[in-house]
Amino acid sequence: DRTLLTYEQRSELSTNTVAKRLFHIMSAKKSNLCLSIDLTSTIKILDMIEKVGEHICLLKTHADIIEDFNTDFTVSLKNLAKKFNFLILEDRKFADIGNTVALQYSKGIHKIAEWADCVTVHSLPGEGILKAINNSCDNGIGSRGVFLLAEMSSEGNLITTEYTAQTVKMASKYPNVLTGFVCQTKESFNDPRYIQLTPGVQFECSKDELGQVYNTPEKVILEKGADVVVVGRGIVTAKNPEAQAVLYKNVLWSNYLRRVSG
Ligand code: S5P
Repeated sequence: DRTLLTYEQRSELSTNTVAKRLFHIMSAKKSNLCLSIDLTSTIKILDMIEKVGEHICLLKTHADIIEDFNTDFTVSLKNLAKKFNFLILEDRKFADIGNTVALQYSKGIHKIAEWADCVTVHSLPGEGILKAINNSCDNGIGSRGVFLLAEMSSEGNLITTEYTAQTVKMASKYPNVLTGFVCQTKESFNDPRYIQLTPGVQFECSKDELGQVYNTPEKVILEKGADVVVVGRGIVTAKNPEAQAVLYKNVLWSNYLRRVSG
Protein backbone atom coordinates (compact mmCIF):
# COMPACT_ATOMS: atom_id res chain seq x y z
CA ASP A 1 0.00 0.00 0.00
CA ARG A 2 1.80 3.15 -1.24
CA THR A 3 -0.11 5.38 1.16
CA LEU A 4 1.58 3.78 4.20
CA LEU A 5 5.09 4.76 3.06
CA THR A 6 6.58 8.09 4.13
CA TYR A 7 7.39 10.81 1.62
CA GLU A 8 11.11 10.26 2.37
CA GLN A 9 10.81 6.56 1.56
CA ARG A 10 8.99 7.36 -1.65
CA SER A 11 11.56 9.98 -2.71
CA GLU A 12 14.14 7.18 -2.71
CA LEU A 13 12.00 5.29 -5.25
CA SER A 14 11.22 8.23 -7.57
CA THR A 15 12.24 7.93 -11.21
CA ASN A 16 11.15 11.47 -12.11
CA THR A 17 13.33 14.32 -10.84
CA VAL A 18 10.39 16.59 -10.09
CA ALA A 19 8.66 13.91 -8.00
CA LYS A 20 11.88 13.34 -6.08
CA ARG A 21 12.29 17.06 -5.41
CA LEU A 22 8.66 17.46 -4.41
CA PHE A 23 8.85 14.57 -1.91
CA HIS A 24 11.99 16.20 -0.42
CA ILE A 25 10.34 19.61 -0.16
CA MET A 26 7.27 18.10 1.51
CA SER A 27 9.43 16.42 4.17
CA ALA A 28 11.60 19.49 4.69
CA LYS A 29 8.73 21.98 4.98
CA LYS A 30 6.31 19.54 6.63
CA SER A 31 3.73 20.56 4.07
CA ASN A 32 1.68 18.61 1.55
CA LEU A 33 -0.34 21.67 0.63
CA CYS A 34 -0.58 22.86 -2.97
CA LEU A 35 -2.06 26.32 -3.43
CA SER A 36 -4.16 26.79 -6.54
CA ILE A 37 -3.57 30.49 -7.17
CA ASP A 38 -6.52 31.19 -9.45
CA LEU A 39 -6.13 34.97 -9.56
CA THR A 40 -6.14 37.09 -12.72
CA SER A 41 -3.51 39.76 -12.03
CA THR A 42 0.25 39.31 -11.64
CA ILE A 43 0.43 41.72 -8.68
CA LYS A 44 -2.27 39.87 -6.78
CA ILE A 45 -0.54 36.56 -7.48
CA LEU A 46 2.88 37.78 -6.32
CA ASP A 47 1.35 39.38 -3.18
CA MET A 48 -0.45 36.18 -2.33
CA ILE A 49 2.73 34.14 -2.72
CA GLU A 50 4.58 36.48 -0.34
CA LYS A 51 1.91 35.65 2.25
CA VAL A 52 1.59 31.90 1.82
CA GLY A 53 4.75 30.74 0.01
CA GLU A 54 6.36 29.59 3.23
CA HIS A 55 3.54 27.10 3.85
CA ILE A 56 3.20 25.33 0.51
CA CYS A 57 5.16 22.62 -1.31
CA LEU A 58 3.64 23.30 -4.72
CA LEU A 59 2.07 26.32 -6.45
CA LYS A 60 -0.53 25.56 -9.11
CA THR A 61 -1.09 28.22 -11.76
CA HIS A 62 -3.49 28.82 -14.67
CA ALA A 63 -1.32 31.09 -16.84
CA ASP A 64 -4.16 31.62 -19.34
CA ILE A 65 -6.40 33.43 -16.82
CA ILE A 66 -3.79 36.13 -16.06
CA GLU A 67 -4.69 39.41 -17.79
CA ASP A 68 -1.23 41.01 -17.65
CA PHE A 69 0.95 37.91 -18.08
CA ASN A 70 4.56 38.77 -19.04
CA THR A 71 8.11 37.43 -18.77
CA ASP A 72 9.07 39.65 -15.80
CA PHE A 73 6.26 37.93 -13.95
CA THR A 74 7.69 34.47 -14.65
CA VAL A 75 11.11 35.66 -13.46
CA SER A 76 9.53 36.89 -10.18
CA LEU A 77 7.60 33.64 -9.89
CA LYS A 78 10.78 31.59 -10.20
CA ASN A 79 12.58 33.80 -7.67
CA LEU A 80 9.77 33.31 -5.16
CA ALA A 81 9.80 29.56 -5.78
CA LYS A 82 13.49 29.58 -4.91
CA LYS A 83 13.10 31.88 -1.91
CA PHE A 84 10.27 29.83 -0.35
CA ASN A 85 11.33 26.43 -1.70
CA PHE A 86 8.24 25.30 -3.62
CA LEU A 87 7.74 23.90 -7.13
CA ILE A 88 5.49 25.31 -9.86
CA LEU A 89 2.74 23.31 -11.58
CA GLU A 90 1.09 24.94 -14.60
CA ASP A 91 -2.40 23.44 -14.72
CA ARG A 92 -2.69 23.70 -18.50
CA LYS A 93 -4.53 20.37 -18.92
CA PHE A 94 -3.09 19.74 -22.38
CA ALA A 95 -5.43 17.60 -24.47
CA ASP A 96 -4.33 17.69 -28.13
CA ILE A 97 -2.15 15.68 -30.51
CA GLY A 98 1.52 15.46 -29.54
CA ASN A 99 2.78 17.92 -32.16
CA THR A 100 0.36 20.65 -31.08
CA VAL A 101 1.08 20.05 -27.41
CA ALA A 102 4.84 20.33 -28.00
CA LEU A 103 4.17 23.81 -29.46
CA GLN A 104 1.69 24.83 -26.76
CA TYR A 105 4.19 23.70 -24.14
CA SER A 106 7.18 25.68 -25.33
CA LYS A 107 5.89 28.51 -27.57
CA GLY A 108 3.29 31.28 -27.58
CA ILE A 109 3.08 34.03 -24.99
CA HIS A 110 3.33 31.68 -22.05
CA LYS A 111 6.43 29.57 -22.90
CA ILE A 112 5.33 27.23 -20.13
CA ALA A 113 8.32 24.90 -20.45
CA GLU A 114 10.65 27.72 -19.39
CA TRP A 115 9.19 28.36 -15.94
CA ALA A 116 6.93 25.48 -14.88
CA ASP A 117 8.52 22.47 -13.17
CA CYS A 118 5.54 20.38 -14.16
CA VAL A 119 2.25 20.52 -16.08
CA THR A 120 -1.10 18.74 -16.10
CA VAL A 121 -1.99 16.62 -19.11
CA HIS A 122 -5.10 14.70 -20.21
CA SER A 123 -4.62 11.12 -21.40
CA LEU A 124 -7.56 11.38 -23.84
CA PRO A 125 -5.48 11.92 -27.03
CA GLY A 126 -3.24 8.89 -26.34
CA GLU A 127 0.42 8.52 -25.48
CA GLY A 128 1.69 10.96 -28.14
CA ILE A 129 1.00 13.69 -25.61
CA LEU A 130 3.43 12.13 -23.11
CA LYS A 131 5.99 11.52 -25.85
CA ALA A 132 5.77 15.20 -26.83
CA ILE A 133 6.59 16.45 -23.33
CA ASN A 134 9.22 13.76 -22.86
CA ASN A 135 10.93 14.79 -26.12
CA SER A 136 10.87 18.47 -25.12
CA CYS A 137 12.68 17.52 -21.91
CA ASP A 138 15.27 15.46 -23.79
CA ASN A 139 15.80 18.34 -26.21
CA GLY A 140 17.31 20.78 -23.79
CA ILE A 141 14.73 22.19 -21.38
CA GLY A 142 15.91 19.76 -18.70
CA SER A 143 14.05 17.71 -16.12
CA ARG A 144 10.36 18.40 -16.05
CA GLY A 145 7.31 16.51 -14.88
CA VAL A 146 3.78 15.62 -15.85
CA PHE A 147 0.72 15.07 -13.71
CA LEU A 148 -1.68 12.98 -15.76
CA LEU A 149 -5.42 13.47 -15.19
CA ALA A 150 -6.79 10.06 -14.17
CA GLU A 151 -9.97 11.27 -12.46
CA MET A 152 -11.74 14.60 -11.97
CA SER A 153 -13.52 16.22 -9.05
CA SER A 154 -16.39 17.74 -10.99
CA GLU A 155 -19.93 16.39 -11.00
CA GLY A 156 -20.97 14.44 -14.09
CA ASN A 157 -17.46 14.19 -15.59
CA LEU A 158 -17.20 11.50 -18.27
CA ILE A 159 -14.18 9.61 -16.89
CA THR A 160 -14.91 5.91 -16.20
CA THR A 161 -12.96 3.37 -14.12
CA GLU A 162 -11.79 1.81 -17.40
CA TYR A 163 -10.48 5.19 -18.61
CA THR A 164 -8.62 5.64 -15.31
CA ALA A 165 -7.06 2.16 -15.56
CA GLN A 166 -5.98 2.75 -19.18
CA THR A 167 -4.53 6.14 -18.22
CA VAL A 168 -2.38 4.55 -15.51
CA LYS A 169 -1.29 1.82 -17.93
CA MET A 170 -0.31 4.35 -20.62
CA ALA A 171 1.71 6.35 -18.10
CA SER A 172 3.71 3.32 -16.98
CA LYS A 173 5.77 3.59 -20.19
CA TYR A 174 7.01 7.07 -19.20
CA PRO A 175 8.48 6.74 -15.68
CA ASN A 176 11.08 9.47 -16.29
CA VAL A 177 8.59 12.20 -17.09
CA LEU A 178 5.66 11.08 -14.93
CA THR A 179 5.44 12.95 -11.61
CA GLY A 180 2.05 11.58 -10.65
CA PHE A 181 -1.68 11.52 -11.23
CA VAL A 182 -4.41 14.04 -10.61
CA CYS A 183 -7.07 11.80 -9.12
CA GLN A 184 -9.66 11.38 -6.41
CA THR A 185 -9.22 7.80 -5.14
CA LYS A 186 -6.50 5.64 -3.66
CA GLU A 187 -7.52 2.70 -5.85
CA SER A 188 -6.72 4.49 -9.11
CA PHE A 189 -2.99 3.54 -9.00
CA ASN A 190 -0.52 1.62 -6.76
CA ASP A 191 2.99 2.62 -7.77
CA PRO A 192 4.66 4.44 -4.81
CA ARG A 193 6.95 6.40 -7.15
CA TYR A 194 4.05 8.57 -8.28
CA ILE A 195 2.35 11.38 -6.41
CA GLN A 196 -1.42 11.56 -5.97
CA LEU A 197 -2.49 15.17 -6.43
CA THR A 198 -6.05 15.69 -5.26
CA PRO A 199 -8.12 18.86 -5.82
CA GLY A 200 -11.63 19.57 -4.58
CA VAL A 201 -10.79 20.24 -0.93
CA GLN A 202 -12.25 22.70 1.58
CA PHE A 203 -13.04 22.62 5.31
CA GLU A 204 -16.62 23.60 4.69
CA CYS A 205 -18.98 23.79 1.74
CA SER A 206 -19.55 20.60 -0.25
CA LYS A 207 -20.02 22.12 -3.74
CA ASP A 208 -19.84 25.29 -5.80
CA GLU A 209 -22.49 26.44 -8.28
CA LEU A 210 -20.62 25.04 -11.31
CA GLY A 211 -20.27 21.39 -10.34
CA GLN A 212 -17.09 21.41 -8.24
CA VAL A 213 -17.37 18.85 -5.41
CA TYR A 214 -15.41 19.29 -2.14
CA ASN A 215 -14.11 16.78 0.40
CA THR A 216 -12.48 17.53 3.76
CA PRO A 217 -8.67 17.37 4.32
CA GLU A 218 -9.07 14.38 6.64
CA LYS A 219 -11.12 12.41 4.12
CA VAL A 220 -8.82 12.99 1.14
CA ILE A 221 -5.66 12.04 3.07
CA LEU A 222 -6.94 9.12 5.13
CA GLU A 223 -9.60 7.55 2.89
CA LYS A 224 -8.78 8.74 -0.60
CA GLY A 225 -4.99 8.41 -0.57
CA ALA A 226 -4.03 12.00 -1.49
CA ASP A 227 -0.31 12.86 -1.22
CA VAL A 228 -0.47 16.51 -2.22
CA VAL A 229 -3.74 18.35 -1.66
CA VAL A 230 -4.86 21.24 -3.85
CA VAL A 231 -6.72 24.08 -2.15
CA GLY A 232 -7.81 27.10 -4.19
CA ARG A 233 -10.69 29.27 -3.08
CA GLY A 234 -10.54 27.78 0.44
CA ILE A 235 -7.39 29.88 0.91
CA VAL A 236 -7.38 32.51 -1.83
CA THR A 237 -10.79 34.00 -0.97
CA ALA A 238 -10.33 33.80 2.82
CA LYS A 239 -10.22 37.03 4.84
CA ASN A 240 -6.76 36.07 6.05
CA PRO A 241 -5.19 33.76 3.44
CA GLU A 242 -1.98 33.29 5.42
CA ALA A 243 -3.75 32.13 8.58
CA GLN A 244 -5.99 29.89 6.47
CA ALA A 245 -2.98 28.37 4.68
CA VAL A 246 -1.39 27.56 8.04
CA LEU A 247 -4.63 25.87 9.16
CA TYR A 248 -4.80 23.75 6.01
CA LYS A 249 -1.09 22.92 6.17
CA ASN A 250 -1.29 21.73 9.78
CA VAL A 251 -4.45 19.66 9.35
CA LEU A 252 -3.17 18.06 6.15
CA TRP A 253 0.21 17.27 7.68
CA SER A 254 -1.22 15.76 10.88
CA ASN A 255 -3.50 13.52 8.82
CA TYR A 256 -0.50 12.40 6.75
CA LEU A 257 1.38 11.55 9.99
CA ARG A 258 -1.65 9.58 11.19
CA ARG A 259 -1.72 7.70 7.90
CA VAL A 260 1.92 6.66 7.84
CA SER A 261 1.97 5.71 11.51
CA GLY A 262 -0.66 3.08 10.65
O1 S5P B 1 -10.42 17.28 -11.18
C1 S5P B 1 -9.93 18.40 -11.02
C2 S5P B 1 -8.63 18.71 -11.48
C3 S5P B 1 -8.11 19.98 -11.22
S1 S5P B 1 -6.46 20.28 -11.67
N1 S5P B 1 -10.60 19.36 -10.34
C4 S5P B 1 -10.09 20.61 -10.08
O2 S5P B 1 -10.76 21.42 -9.43
N2 S5P B 1 -8.85 20.96 -10.57
C5 S5P B 1 -8.28 22.32 -10.38
O3 S5P B 1 -8.10 22.54 -8.98
C6 S5P B 1 -9.17 23.47 -10.87
O4 S5P B 1 -8.81 23.83 -12.20
C7 S5P B 1 -8.87 24.60 -9.89
O5 S5P B 1 -7.77 25.36 -10.34
C8 S5P B 1 -8.46 23.89 -8.61
C9 S5P B 1 -9.54 23.81 -7.55
O6 S5P B 1 -9.86 25.09 -7.05
P1 S5P B 1 -10.90 25.33 -5.85
O7 S5P B 1 -11.02 26.81 -5.78
O8 S5P B 1 -12.19 24.64 -6.21
O9 S5P B 1 -10.26 24.73 -4.61
